[in-house]
Amino acid sequence: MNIARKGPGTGSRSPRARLHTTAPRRSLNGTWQFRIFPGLAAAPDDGWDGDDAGWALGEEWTSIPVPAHWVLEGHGRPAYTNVRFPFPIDPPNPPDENPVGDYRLVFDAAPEFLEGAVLRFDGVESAAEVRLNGELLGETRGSRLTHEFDVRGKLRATGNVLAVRVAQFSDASYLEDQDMWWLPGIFRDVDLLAVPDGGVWDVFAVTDYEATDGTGTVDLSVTRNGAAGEPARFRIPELDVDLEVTGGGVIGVGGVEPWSAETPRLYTAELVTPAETVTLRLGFRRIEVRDSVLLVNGAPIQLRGVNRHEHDPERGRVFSPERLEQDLLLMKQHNVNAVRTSHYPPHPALLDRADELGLFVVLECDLETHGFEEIGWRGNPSADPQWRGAYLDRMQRTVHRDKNHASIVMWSLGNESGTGENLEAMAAWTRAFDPSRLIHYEGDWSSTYVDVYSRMYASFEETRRIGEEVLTPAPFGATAAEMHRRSLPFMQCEYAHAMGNSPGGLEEYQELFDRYPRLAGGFIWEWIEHGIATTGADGRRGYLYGGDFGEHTHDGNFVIDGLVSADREVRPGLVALAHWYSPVRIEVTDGAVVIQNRYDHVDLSGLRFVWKAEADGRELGRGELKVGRVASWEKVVIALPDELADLAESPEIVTVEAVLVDKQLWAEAGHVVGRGQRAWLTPAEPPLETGVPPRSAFDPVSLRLRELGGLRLDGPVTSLWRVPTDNDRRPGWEEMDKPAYAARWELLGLNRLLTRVVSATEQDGALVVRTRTVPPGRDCAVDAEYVWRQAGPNAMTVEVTLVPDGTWPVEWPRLGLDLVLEGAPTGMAWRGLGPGPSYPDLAAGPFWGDHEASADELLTPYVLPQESGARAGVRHASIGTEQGTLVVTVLPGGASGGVEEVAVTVSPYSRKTLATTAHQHELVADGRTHVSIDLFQAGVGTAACGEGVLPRYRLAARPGRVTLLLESREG
Ligand code: IPT
Repeated sequence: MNIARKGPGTGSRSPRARLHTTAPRRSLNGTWQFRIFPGLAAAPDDGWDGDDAGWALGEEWTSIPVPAHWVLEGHGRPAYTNVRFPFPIDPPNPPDENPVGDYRLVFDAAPEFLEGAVLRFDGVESAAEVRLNGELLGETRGSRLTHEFDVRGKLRATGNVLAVRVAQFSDASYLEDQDMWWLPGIFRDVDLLAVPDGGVWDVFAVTDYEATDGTGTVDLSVTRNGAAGEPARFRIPELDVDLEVTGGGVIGVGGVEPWSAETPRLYTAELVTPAETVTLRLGFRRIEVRDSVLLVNGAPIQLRGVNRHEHDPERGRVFSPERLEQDLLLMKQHNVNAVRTSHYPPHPALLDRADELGLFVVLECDLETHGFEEIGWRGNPSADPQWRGAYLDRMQRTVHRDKNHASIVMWSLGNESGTGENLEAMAAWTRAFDPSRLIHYEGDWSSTYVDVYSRMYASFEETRRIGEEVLTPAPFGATAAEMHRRSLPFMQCEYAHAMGNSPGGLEEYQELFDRYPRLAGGFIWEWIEHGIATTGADGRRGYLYGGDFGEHTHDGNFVIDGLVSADREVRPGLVALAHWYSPVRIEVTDGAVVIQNRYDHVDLSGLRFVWKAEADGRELGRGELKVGRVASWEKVVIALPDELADLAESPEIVTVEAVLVDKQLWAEAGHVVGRGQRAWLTPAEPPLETGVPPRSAFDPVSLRLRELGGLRLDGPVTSLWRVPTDNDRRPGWEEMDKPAYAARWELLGLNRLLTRVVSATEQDGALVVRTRTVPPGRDCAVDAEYVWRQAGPNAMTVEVTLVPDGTWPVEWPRLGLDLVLEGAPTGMAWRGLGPGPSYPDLAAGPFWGDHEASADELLTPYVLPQESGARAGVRHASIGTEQGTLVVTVLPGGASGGVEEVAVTVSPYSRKTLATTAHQHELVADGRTHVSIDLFQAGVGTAACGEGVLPRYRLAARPGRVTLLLESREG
């Protein structure tokens, strides 16, 4: 086995389409014999791969499931790196420490396979040598690509010996440096497929749709097996197409309903031969670029996309139909309309489902040479002619397998592979073979051989400039390459990095995509967190990341950056995304509702618009708005209905929801696709009777409240720090020269603030406590004044004024008050934004109302513990603990200019615990309830990969005032 050469695999048949056919198929998935060696030199040539089905297996043999990654089946360990290769850059040589697995299966073959068959491998990482009955069939390269070996004349009825030697690393590893776990093994299906004479070897059905007259065509190419004999029949029963085809040709099918992500209309077609019948699901659509705008079926489209890797917390990249279904339904339910299959072809089932459900797909080749960036791209295979064959082979396998899917709108050459002529050659081949789709590659910003200008994590400002530059004529003297790029639409193949408490800035990006026709939207990085499941000491389910398996070179938790957890729990970022990606924008104004249709291809007749009026937590009425026909991207203004004006009580909240009229494949009727709201919340009534509270309720030294109506607590105290989020831990791309905020806060001592009591006096019927809060060794301060009044046996009001003093060298994450209650939290009920958390730049999705959450729901279980869970816009909150309930009400700020809403965070863990624990499942609660009441919060940004918090969401030192009514209640 030669795993150090710059070429493609050997011995396989040329790639072809995945066909749904009546020809027999036999899955060879199951339990195989297995043994493993630490390197190729240690793997013996002892006859294991010969012709003898009865060969005596030595004791090193065990068994393994196929498909699986051996490192997740107890043999070795997974390893994670992002950009860096975990081995020396010495192409095409893999390292000597290179686990090699021998797989062996003895199987019988039914008669239908003996005349002609192929053996198909859908995924082996990273290189395999395949032998059948002692005969070498060939080698595979391209871990996520299909390889088919001809076994005609090589099979026998019983006792076939299939022997596959797999090397974890090979020359191919230099081309497969995606940001993900290194997971070796036969991890996708192995099948034996009958290839009957006269049957169908390959079909390419290129569909087209002419929007001006609503007609479609199919350009068909058919390749038959062996001597074709009788011509095949091609039928599309619904369109009355029934004709004889030999090689193929263009077939006009007359009027058709077009396919798009919003209208995933498919027509079933059949290709019938005496030997087998192949079924195709055809969608008629046209993808084109006109004047730097991306069009589908003649209409501009906006890609509301996500990047999807394949991942299962137990099985890695092994396909699971349940996970796929979960993913695609969740995407559709959250208004996602596009998927980039980062950074390799997915299991083919994804494409069938994307066709049916309606998702635009950017299908990416299995290619990434990112590690060469670390050495200035020296020796990058993309620019080395000796690798050309390997590159072309990868692209051809990618395109052929999935070429018949309506959902695929772009072929992507790969990811982060620098520049070079091999990429250009891939593009040239693809363009010649399939001019019906666009070609995408981000890594070469000159964009000379692609059809879309694509970038990742382009800043707001740059995105704006790219949108704007084509609105004016090209500068004098622009080169041909520049002119070409100006003619292209722009997309962000990755943006808004969803790592931890993130992504901030969705609204701002969306606003740009809406404003400039050239901007065709983009794909969030990324869909799934690649956590590997584990069980904590106390039986809690948890997830592991890079470094947790003892890797010498790793990139920590950078592999945990998804909109959904590895178990597909929805993260708050996805809730916000659903709002910004919604196909309908609803704005409730004082007398009207403004509705914008943001579908690219359909009107709003698929939606009902339901209004609801509430006051003081009670529903006052509900009804339906009459919205006439609203064409794509049109806006209408609809007067509020009379019933609403006639309500006995004036509403505090009016909500309008757009819900599905009919059940769809991906959601029930009534599913909410968009929501708009207006709130006119009435301020709480301040208590009438007040007096000086007894000193005994307060700690004698700190003057913090220790007791309220029997409830034991400690606080409030001025607080500025938050547990660093993943974004806080890295500098934003616009300030790479500075340390990350987390480091700056820690250097300053924001996490170690000390508070001194300046004075405590009785004044005007109140206890007035003045404090000064300062980081150790510094002199910048926040001076606080707490004016305490007793407001009943179990109630006090406190008017808090916070004023910064001196020079604060860094912006704050928050300005607020911390208090700790005895007893673990049991949950919270509040009036404000909810039910989920929100931060200033990660909002919307949460809406005004009366909400409730259990203690568990109050924090987001990010794999790396970090700040989470703030409920914003809070007017009133009942914070439950095992000991009793603390009710917090924000009293009107009045002339003093105080805030009228706060953000409340409730946690069973102190910030110190959260900041010093590496995994969610290792957190140990201290039996108390940690509460933060924030006057202001900074945004979260997306600095983990991209721009930091926008200036308007940063929190420079500033004063703040709030008046709170604190009450204790039993239970
Ligand atoms: C970009 C990669 O394309 C993607 O695979 C992932 O690593 C992402 O970053 C970060 O999570 S590359 C980066 C250098 C912008």
